[in-house]
Amino acid sequence: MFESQYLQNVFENCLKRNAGEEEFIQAVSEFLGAIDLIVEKDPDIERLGIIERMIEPERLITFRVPWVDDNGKVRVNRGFRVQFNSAIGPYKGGTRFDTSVNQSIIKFLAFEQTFKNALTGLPLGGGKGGADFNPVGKSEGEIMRFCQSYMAEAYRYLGPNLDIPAGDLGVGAREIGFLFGYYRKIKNEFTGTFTGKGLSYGGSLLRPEATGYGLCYFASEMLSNLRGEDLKGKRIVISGSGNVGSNAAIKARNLGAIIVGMSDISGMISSEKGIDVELVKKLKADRKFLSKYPIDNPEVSFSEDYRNLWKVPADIAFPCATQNEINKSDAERMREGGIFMVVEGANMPCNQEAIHHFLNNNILFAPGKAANAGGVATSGLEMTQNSLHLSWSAVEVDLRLKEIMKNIYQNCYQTSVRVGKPGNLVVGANLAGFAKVYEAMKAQGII
Ligand code: NDP
Ligand code: 2IT
Repeated sequence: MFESQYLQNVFENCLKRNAGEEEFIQAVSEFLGAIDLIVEKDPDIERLGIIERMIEPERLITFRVPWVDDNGKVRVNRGFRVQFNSAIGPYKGGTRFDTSVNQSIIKFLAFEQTFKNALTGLPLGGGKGGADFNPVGKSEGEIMRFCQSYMAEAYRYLGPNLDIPAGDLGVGAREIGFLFGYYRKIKNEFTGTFTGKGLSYGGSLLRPEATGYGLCYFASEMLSNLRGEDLKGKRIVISGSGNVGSNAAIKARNLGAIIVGMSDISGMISSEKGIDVELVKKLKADRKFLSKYPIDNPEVSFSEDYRNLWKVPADIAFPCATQNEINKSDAERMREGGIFMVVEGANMPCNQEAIHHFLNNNILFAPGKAANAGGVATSGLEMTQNSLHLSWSAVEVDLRLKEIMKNIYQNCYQTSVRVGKPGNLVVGANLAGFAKVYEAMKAQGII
C-alpha cells in the first residue's frame, strides 16, 4: 500500500495494535499516504521513530461518568480525554457528546487535531475528549448533572497550560457553561481552561461563528487561487445545521452564495432560490429539527433522508455534520449534480473512496484539518485574550481569523506544489502540519 517499507511496517503494526479502531486507522492511513512522498528523502524520520511516536497518543484517559436522570435512575456513560501530542504547545481540542463516541473516534479526532493546530501557526498541541452521551432529548437538569460528573473526573487532567478543551458535536454554549462552571468550582480558580466560553465569563467574540466563517474564508481563498473566482452566485449545499453548518451558511450567503440545500438528523431541505439561513439558525437555537422548516411554496422541498442532500444540483459542498457521512456513491451523485468543489467543515466527513473519487475527477477538495481550523484558531485567540485579561472587538478577531485562514490555504497549496502535487490539499495539509510537529519533536529529544 505504501512505497516506503518503513511506513508499510509502521502501518501494519498500527493495524495490529489498534485493531477494530476503524476511524483512527483511516486517519493514520491518509496521513501516511502523504508522508510516503517525502519519507525516503529524510532518514531521520525513520531513525528517530518520528512516525511511530506521532501515531501513539502521549496519554489516553478513559473514565466512568455516573449521573442521575430525572426519574431518579442512575445512568453510566464512558468519558474520554486523549492527549495526543504536546510538542508545539499544550493539548488543545474539543469535547464531543454523542452516542457514537468511542476510543477510535476520539483518537482519530485528537490525531487530526495535532496537525490542524500546527497549521494555524499558533502554539497549540493536539487533544480531544468526549463521552458516549447524547444531549438530544435530555432535560437541562440532566445535562447539567452529566457535565458536572464528567468534569469531576476530567478536571485532573486539564489546565490553562496543560490541556484546554472546547466544544464539538453535541457540546455548545450551554454544555460549555456547565463544564466550565464546575471546573472553576472544584479547582477554586478562574482560568481560561476552556474556550468557546460565554462572553460574560471570558469568551471571545466570534468564537461561536469562527469555524463556519473560517471555512468560507478558506473556500474563498481556494476558489480565487485555483479558479480566479469567488463565492458570489455559487450554489452551495451544506450538511449539518449545527454550529459549523449554520454559521458557514450565513457567512457564505453574506458573501453572495445561494444556499440551495441543508440537512440535520431529521432530513434535508432544498430550495433553488436559496434557503432562509437565519431561520435555520433560529430553529436550531430553539433545538428544533429542519423538518419544522416551512414548506410553503413548491420550490422548497423536504426529505426525511438526509443523504438526498448530495443529489441536489449545486456547485460547491460544505459537509459539516460528522465523520464518514459521504461515501463513494454520494460522491458520484455530487459529481453528477455539478459539484466542482468540496470543502470539509466537519472532521473527516468524506471517506477515502469518496476523496479518491473527487481527486480523480478534478473536483477541488479541501480536508477538514485545514478548512475547519478557524474554530480552534479562534480558540487560540480566546486563550491569548484570557491571558492578557482583555477582549478584542469582533472586527479585530475577524481580521485575524481571515489572515490565519489565508495563511493556512497558502501553506497547504505551496506545500502541494513543492512535492509535485499542485492543488492536492490532502497532501499539502498533512505535510505542512507534519513539518511543524516534526521539527519540534526532533528538537526536544526522545520523549
Ligand atoms: P453540532 O452538534 O453543533 O451540529 C452538528 C449538526 O450535524 C447537527 O445539526 C446535527 O443534526 C447534524 N448531524 C449529525 N449527524 C448527521 C448526519 N449523519 N447527517 C446530517 N446531519 C447530521 O456540531 P458542530 O457543528 O460543532 O460539529 C460538526 C462537525 O464539525 C463535527 O465533525 C465537528 O468535529 C466539526 N468541527 C467542529 C468545530 C467547532 O468549533 N464546533 C471545529 C472544527 C470542526 P441535529 O441538529 O438534528 O442533531
Ligand atoms: O475539531 C475542532 O477543531 C474543534 N472542535 C474545535 C477545537 C477547539 O479547541 O476550539
